[in-house]
Amino acid sequence: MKQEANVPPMTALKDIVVVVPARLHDHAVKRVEQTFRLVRADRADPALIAPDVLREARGVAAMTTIDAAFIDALPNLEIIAGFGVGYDAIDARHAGARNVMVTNTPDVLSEEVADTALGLLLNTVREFPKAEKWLRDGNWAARGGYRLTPGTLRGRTVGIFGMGRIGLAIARRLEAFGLPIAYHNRRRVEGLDYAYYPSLVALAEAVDTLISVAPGGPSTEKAVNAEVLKALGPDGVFVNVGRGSTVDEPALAAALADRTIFAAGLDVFADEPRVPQALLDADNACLLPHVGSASVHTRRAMADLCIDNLVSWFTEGRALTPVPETAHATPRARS
Ligand code: NAP
Ligand code: 8YV
Repeated sequence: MKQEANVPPMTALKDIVVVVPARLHDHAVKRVEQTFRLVRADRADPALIAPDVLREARGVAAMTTIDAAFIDALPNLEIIAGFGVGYDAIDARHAGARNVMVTNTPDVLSEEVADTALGLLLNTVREFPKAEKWLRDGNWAARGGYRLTPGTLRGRTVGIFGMGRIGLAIARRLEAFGLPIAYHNRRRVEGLDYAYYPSLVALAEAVDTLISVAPGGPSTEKAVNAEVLKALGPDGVFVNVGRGSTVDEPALAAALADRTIFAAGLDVFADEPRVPQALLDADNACLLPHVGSASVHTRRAMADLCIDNLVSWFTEGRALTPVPETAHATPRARS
């Protein structure tokens, strides 16, 4: 195969410095080590990296915050391969302005996260974690069966905030559950028959169950606020598998405490791994430690896609899954 002028042959990949700051999936780290010149760092902080590495680094693979200062500290950086579909922790706009490619890991996790959303919804409404605790504590034999749950999925209408790849996978599952579906995005999805609401409050008013799978970032910051929760109403169930930053957490804790809404199921939080005490105290909240994609199967697929992006960039001069903000980025010409 003909090699592009500015793309090195496979054998030269071992000369390319790829920095892996903070924790990353073992399989991803191993692949970087086998393919490139791996440099690890405790954090994405230029002060922790030797000057020659800062100068030479052409790639970064990360599931941690990558800010503008870090990008600027790597003058030869070409690509940041993010681990995860959400890339709100990477300053992609700044990367794009510097002709640095940013990639994420879409699709390979959509079905897993949709499974998690449905599991969390059922656990929230039907109280299965509490029912299991009842059994394990010996209450079934000693005191009888677990209580009939006040909550049920029967008769509910579900609104999806963020009808993208994962939102659609959730909707397919909800259809099988026999539940009507509506959604809110900034734009209507062409060819999709579900009811579309141009505002989140209007969606919350129209449904009694709101599942958020919207990305983080300035445009969704605290979008799920007191007004939205009031609109969801006293039978309302809120499930979040998107990003914690999309929720006004004190408003949510208050809405759970005074029964403005019925219950919430949360896989994501604004300041992970710290979970606000007011949410921990809420007996009508079901809380998970960000496990949406966390199976061995799916995390390995994410690791492979993360590193396949680096390999494709440095061998073929193109990324497999670029984020929109950096779709225009091109490999550097090398003498
Ligand atoms: P996606 O295909 O890009 O879908 C995102 C959807 O959100 C799009 O339909 C988009 O439509 C909508 N959206 C974006 N900004 C919006 C705004 N300001 N207001 C209203 N709607 C907005 O992404 P995906 O693959 O489904 O992933 C979605 C998110 O799930 C990720 O970004 C990540 O944060 C989260 N996630 C969580 C886990 C977990 O473990 N819990 C795992 C994977 C992903 P418009 O552009 O038309 O607005
Ligand atoms: C991961 C996620 O847990 O893909 C995402 O956006 O939130 C999850 O799949 C995360 O990216 C890495 O821990």
